[in-house]
Amino acid sequence: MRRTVLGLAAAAVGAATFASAPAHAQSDVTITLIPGLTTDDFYITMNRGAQAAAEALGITVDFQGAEEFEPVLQTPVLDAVIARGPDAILIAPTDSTQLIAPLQRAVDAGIPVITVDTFIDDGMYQDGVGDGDFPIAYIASDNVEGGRIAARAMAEAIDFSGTVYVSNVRPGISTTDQREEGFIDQMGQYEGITVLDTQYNENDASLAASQFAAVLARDPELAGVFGANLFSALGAANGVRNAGRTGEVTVVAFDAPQSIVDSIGEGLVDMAIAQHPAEIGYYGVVTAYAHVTGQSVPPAIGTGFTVITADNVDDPEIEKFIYSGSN
Ligand code: T6T
Repeated sequence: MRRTVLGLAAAAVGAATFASAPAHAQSDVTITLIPGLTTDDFYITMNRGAQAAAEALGITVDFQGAEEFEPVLQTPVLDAVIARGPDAILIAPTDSTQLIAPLQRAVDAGIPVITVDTFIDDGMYQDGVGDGDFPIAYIASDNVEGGRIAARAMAEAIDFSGTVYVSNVRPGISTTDQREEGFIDQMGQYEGITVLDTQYNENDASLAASQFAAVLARDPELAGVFGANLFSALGAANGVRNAGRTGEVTVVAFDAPQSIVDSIGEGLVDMAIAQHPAEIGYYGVVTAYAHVTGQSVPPAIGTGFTVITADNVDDPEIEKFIYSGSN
């Protein structure tokens, strides 16, 4: 196991040196990927991408996490990983402030940290600003833009008029906060649309479904709901189905597990915004490997989206963007 921590000046000098040196594979590198939770098709798919990169590089990547998206459950997993001392940690921090101190412990132990999917602090790393500036890189979707894509699709589907709300997890998660921010900001452009208060479901699809029933009871003309992550979207869609309002209330889903994609065929969900979790995992591992073996790396890498609607759901090209729960 070799750990290389380069200062900025050293990295700059190193870049020139490495450019002319032949590439040498280094196979004794171990990286741990800590997801937001282990039982989520999004992170299972991310791990598949991470394993593909590990195989290509001939290194080892292990997947260690908690069963729920909770900082109090993720922190002990992280501490146990730090104690084992991998060459690098890839992590989706479950809270943008509560994970700063635990991740500082990794850096203090000499283990470089890269965040995937979610970020800590302001998400701009290595710019000299903030307590959580130390991760080497952030690899993720553009979540503000994802929220805007959802709002534009919803606005069009409801003919730019009516009442909608966001079903979300809880404040403090960078990804879902940014999706909500992008959605609400974009909806501000449409005078005829009112966005009600966000309903927070703690990543519990059943709670999201009962919240839908309660919102509908208060506002029977409800036009749409944006499910800001996989569990929020599943719950919102189930709520619409249970209320017998399929096709009448527009559902826009962030994330694309098989069940959501099937709901598009059924006419229950209008659009799924598929992130590319395998791409996040793949480039996360490649970035960690590059850093550990002495290359300089970009502080941020943006990954793509694929928007799935009734128009393309049967296209064979879409298949690879559907999240899969099997490894
Ligand atoms: O939407 C993803 C992920 O991007 C987010 O940070 C947390 O929720 C998911 O894992 C979906 O459940």
